[in-house]
Amino acid sequence: MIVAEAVGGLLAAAGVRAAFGVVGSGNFHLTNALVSHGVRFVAARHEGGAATMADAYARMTGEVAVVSVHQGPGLTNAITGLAEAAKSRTPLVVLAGEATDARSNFHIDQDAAVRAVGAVPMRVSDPAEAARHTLEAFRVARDERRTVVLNLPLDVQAAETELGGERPDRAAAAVRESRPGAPAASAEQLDGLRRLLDGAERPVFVAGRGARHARAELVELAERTGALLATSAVAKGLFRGSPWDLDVSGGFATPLTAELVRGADLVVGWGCALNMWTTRHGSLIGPGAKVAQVDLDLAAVGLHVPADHGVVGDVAEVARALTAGGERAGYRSPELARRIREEGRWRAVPYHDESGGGRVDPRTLTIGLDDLLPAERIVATDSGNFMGYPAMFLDVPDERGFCFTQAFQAVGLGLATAIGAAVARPDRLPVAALGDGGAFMGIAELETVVRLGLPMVVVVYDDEAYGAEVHHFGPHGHPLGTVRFPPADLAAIARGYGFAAVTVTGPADLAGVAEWLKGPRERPLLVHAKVTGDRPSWWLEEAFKGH
Ligand SMILES: Cc1ncc(C[n+]2csc(CCOP(=O)(O)OP(=O)(O)O)c2C)c(N)n1
Ligand SMILES: [Mg+2]
Repeated sequence: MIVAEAVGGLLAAAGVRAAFGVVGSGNFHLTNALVSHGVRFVAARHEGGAATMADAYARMTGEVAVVSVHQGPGLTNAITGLAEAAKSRTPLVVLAGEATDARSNFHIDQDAAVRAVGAVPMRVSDPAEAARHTLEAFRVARDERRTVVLNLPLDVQAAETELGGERPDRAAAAVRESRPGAPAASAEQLDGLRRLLDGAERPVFVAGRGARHARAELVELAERTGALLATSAVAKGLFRGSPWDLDVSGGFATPLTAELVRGADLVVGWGCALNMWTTRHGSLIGPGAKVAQVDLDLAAVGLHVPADHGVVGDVAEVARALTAGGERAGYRSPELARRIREEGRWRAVPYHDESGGGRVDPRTLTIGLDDLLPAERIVATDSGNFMGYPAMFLDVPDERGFCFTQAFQAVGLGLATAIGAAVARPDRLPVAALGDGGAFMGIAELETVVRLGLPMVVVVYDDEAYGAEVHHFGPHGHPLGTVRFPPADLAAIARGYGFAAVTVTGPADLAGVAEWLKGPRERPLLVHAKVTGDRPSWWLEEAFKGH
């Protein structure tokens, strides 16, 4: 057996179930080895798509996902998606062929390239050590939540090894079974948080990515302490069904949620960075409010907003440790429950529908889709001016219903995100919400959607422009010819890929979506929505503050 085959087998034995990639000579045997050991391989049409599909899959399943790329350009094509994954601490193992001879066309300094975007370079440098190197890469990805690029020099991959036997399989199984627990929080840190909670009149919990496994514990602690429940965007949906659910805190927050978070006298971030988005550059933290954070990583405490207290530990365990104690009404009252029920969702906020002249108001479009699409859905959004509409108006069933790959704020990841999420959750209707710019940037993966037979709804908010730039620079009188585009028939383009398609120029055209939903959904649907483009999103202004 050659090393390439052994590496694939080891990763399968360690528990990998899905891999995404583009196959070239440098990762051919590696990828086939994964497949022959039962790993599902999804062939993307661009490595950027493959990286983002794997990222989304890992986020929606909690598993380590694998990316498989050719040496050199295969890896550089994946880099934007890897930057997103690394910033989001998504556990990925990227198998990258490597041309170590500097005279090769495919040679680059792969370590430097991936280190530059926050991924961790590792290497199978010796056939005799292939099992140890491979399993270490898997362990670092999983246990340290890192995006690991496992470089596989071509000569090492081709070398014969004895690794096919029982011993390496046992080693892989041992890694699979050995998940180290989180560090236990200190009694002193727990007491500090207990005192803050027991002294708070209006506590609000904001749960982030690190709290997505801890709904029950947080709901129970919030019950005892009278806290209201919000999330960051990446954990949207976590508290669905609770009468105290404020949905997302930050740029996408409803006016009521912004008011209530700002009115809190204690904000506790649970596995949540409390970054500029979640706190609107700190402005959602009221004057005099105390801030506490619970995080696996001490460095996260106080990083974005000053924190009065930090607890290092697992969110579920910390919440459980604090659940016993006196009951407090805290922020909760029947009056507030009524307001949350009546004003707690964006669709309850009145607006003037600006549809007309062959274009649909994106708010009306999204509310219409929210009414039509089944509740069991998984929503992914791209970046751009349009982005808030799906994030704000499309409801999701739980924290595995929204996949938000926006840590790098790269345009063009939305479609691949939806594909990875769809592979992770075949029980849910996948919905990709894209701008026209992001749709064209990631368009190659429309073919992947069709080939995989995914029953996906792709919604393109087409304003024939890079709306983000139009709205940012337009008011200052700058020329906009570089960021505006002529009309393009995205419905026809999608049909060419094998999609069903409807063009929406007003609310009545949504009948076409209803029709598709009633049918067998054999082909995916692209909704080409010609949206009104005169309205800048104020969440975009928030974004530009962060540049
Ligand atoms: C990869 C990448 N290139 C460029 C940008 C800068 N940028 C931010 S938003 C945007 C426009 C996106 O256009 P579209 O997808 O049509 O969304 P819209 O803003 O029009 O709603 C661009 C080019 C970026 N964030 N990422
Ligand atoms: Mg646009």
